[in-house]
Amino acid sequence: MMAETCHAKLASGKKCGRLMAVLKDRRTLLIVMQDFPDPDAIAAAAALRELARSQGEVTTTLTCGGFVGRAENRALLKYLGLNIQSLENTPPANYDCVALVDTQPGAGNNALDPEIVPDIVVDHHPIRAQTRKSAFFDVRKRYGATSTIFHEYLNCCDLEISVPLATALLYGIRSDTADFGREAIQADIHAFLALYPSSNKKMIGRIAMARVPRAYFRTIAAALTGARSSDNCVFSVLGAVDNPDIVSEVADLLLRDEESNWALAIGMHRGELLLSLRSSDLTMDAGKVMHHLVGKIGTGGGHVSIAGGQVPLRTEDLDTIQKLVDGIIRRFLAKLGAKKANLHMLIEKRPDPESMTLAAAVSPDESAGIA
Ligand SMILES: [Mn+2]
Repeated sequence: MMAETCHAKLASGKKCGRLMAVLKDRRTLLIVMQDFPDPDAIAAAAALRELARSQGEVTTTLTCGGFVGRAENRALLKYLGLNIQSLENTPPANYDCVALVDTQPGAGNNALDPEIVPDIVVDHHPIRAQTRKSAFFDVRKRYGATSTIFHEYLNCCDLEISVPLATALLYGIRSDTADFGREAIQADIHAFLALYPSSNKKMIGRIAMARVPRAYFRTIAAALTGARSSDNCVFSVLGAVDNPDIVSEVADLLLRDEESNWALAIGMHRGELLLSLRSSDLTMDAGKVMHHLVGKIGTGGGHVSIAGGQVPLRTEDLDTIQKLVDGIIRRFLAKLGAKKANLHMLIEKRPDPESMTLAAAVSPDESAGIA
């Protein structure tokens, strides 16, 4: 384990030197994140901004094709005092340096024109051929978070990490690895432990428990009542969503079903189907399953236990969209050996909401466990 840490430090040292060379003497830096940035992307962007600042007078703009929807992520942005611009209003041609963090050119989850070769790409998803064209790229598939890579850079440059930045990087690692419950390597744990003393614990609690609008509960309730299951699979089709982050949130929640190893959530947003896949079955790679689900009709990928995808909709006809969704569900069940004949609702529908008294809501075998 020590050897792994030392090796990572050496690798990061070399990489960091080259990154600094690319950042040197730039005046304007555009950092592009996924369309709906998660904490790992936000922390990585904040760290890259610090690294760029250490190289001279540079104005940094953080941008994405969508917006930050999830309450936790908005709370993190507020705490960091970061402003995220829309990519539409920040044409890359206006900047002398363009960077992609936590995503790659043509990955499908960012709005950077695939024809544009960014100067910098730092990510932890499987490398894409296009990425190799960039002047600087550092893609480490085994890492649980891009935040870990940036923590190593900051260390190599001997830059002091502010409390908000330490908090953001720590939160980025926590959320991408689901508190080390999914893929994480020693480097992630090492970064987490190093960041912990200088992070703001109270703020982490506040960010994680950020307050949500009422619509959030409506969506979660609908997602759960509509969820279906067969054998080791559970899935829910959310329909149109205002906030795309809810799709991955529902997938995370469904994976907690003790009878399922695979959870899929599908939502519709701005002319796209958004897919989120979670797995606790390490024998099959979720990224590869996602590839299979979207096939040639969309893009997608990810890691062993977490993957995302998007399918552009060329129609607004609901019947056609329904057929597309049915096809995805069919492929999902077939790929994982779940039988269509075994499909059932995740939650039995209660016939009468008036019967939701304590006695009626708790079935006899459940009540045994209530103290
Ligand atoms: Mn990430």
